[in-house]
Amino acid sequence: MTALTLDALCDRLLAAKDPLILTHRNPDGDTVGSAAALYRILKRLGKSPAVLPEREFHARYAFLLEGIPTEVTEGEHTVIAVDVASPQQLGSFAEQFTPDLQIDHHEFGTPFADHYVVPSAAACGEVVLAIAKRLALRGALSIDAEIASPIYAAISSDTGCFCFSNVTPDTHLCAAELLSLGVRADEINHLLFNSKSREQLAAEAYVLSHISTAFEGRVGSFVLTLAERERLGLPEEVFDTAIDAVRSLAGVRIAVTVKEKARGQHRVSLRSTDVSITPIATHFGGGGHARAAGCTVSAEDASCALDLVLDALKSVLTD
Ligand SMILES: [Mn+2]
Repeated sequence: MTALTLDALCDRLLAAKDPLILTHRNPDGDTVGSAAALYRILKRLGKSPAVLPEREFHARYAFLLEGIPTEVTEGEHTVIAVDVASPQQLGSFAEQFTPDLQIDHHEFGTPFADHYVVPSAAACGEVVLAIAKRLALRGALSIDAEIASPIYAAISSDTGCFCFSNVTPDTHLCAAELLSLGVRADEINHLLFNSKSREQLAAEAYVLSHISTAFEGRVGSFVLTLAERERLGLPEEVFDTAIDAVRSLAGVRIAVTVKEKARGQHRVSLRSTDVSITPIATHFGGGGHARAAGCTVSAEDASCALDLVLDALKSVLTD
């Protein structure tokens, strides 16, 4: 497993055979947008790529994969993982594939293939833009709105529409460049953030009325058991935005959501406005970024899982 330079990665992409592009589990807009953009890039290079979204793929991101093959194709595959930091994040793909290349932006992770990782990038989309630009510089392709649009979606998605603390001057420069290529930012952002199903709105209404706080309101939390979700009759994916609802409560510096996945297993998402919550996620075997991280916690029930997380949070809540 080697750390690749941008040119070495481009060489590998130019030599790739029937590329299969893998997303991380519970795919978000960054992994799907980056995968879609890489598909378009590889297609321009004369390849026959396919994107394999992990099985927990959500309908919200389906527009990014319109017209893109999502089945394993025949042939000798070069397997490329995008926005995946560690083998665990490959989810159901981990046993099925051995990735050849890993393109990512996570600061903390376990490399599992020859990799090109840019931790300063707010989104994997920024990394894919750098790849596209280098290939363009080398005369291998020209970047147009078809390539630029999923890259923009990836960046906008991972930055909460350019609202999160991971946004840098470079992020805006990337966005400006993409817009100048004809990206319809208004349409993409509407689909990503402002167009919601009735089920989505019902879930958000439920979350808003079930936020708890701890540590004098500095930590906000939301807990969802499987039984409660069944009672509500709502699919899992519509609770993806729960963490955003929790962090919208004034005074909350750390937002936590705990969702029961299976008996004794709870998926925990963490967001922070200032302190790094990476140590908490890694403590429970997870990962992510300083201000957005996640892990799976084993505990008897969801409220016990929350208690374990709150206990661990004591160490990062300094004042
Ligand atoms: Mn990402």
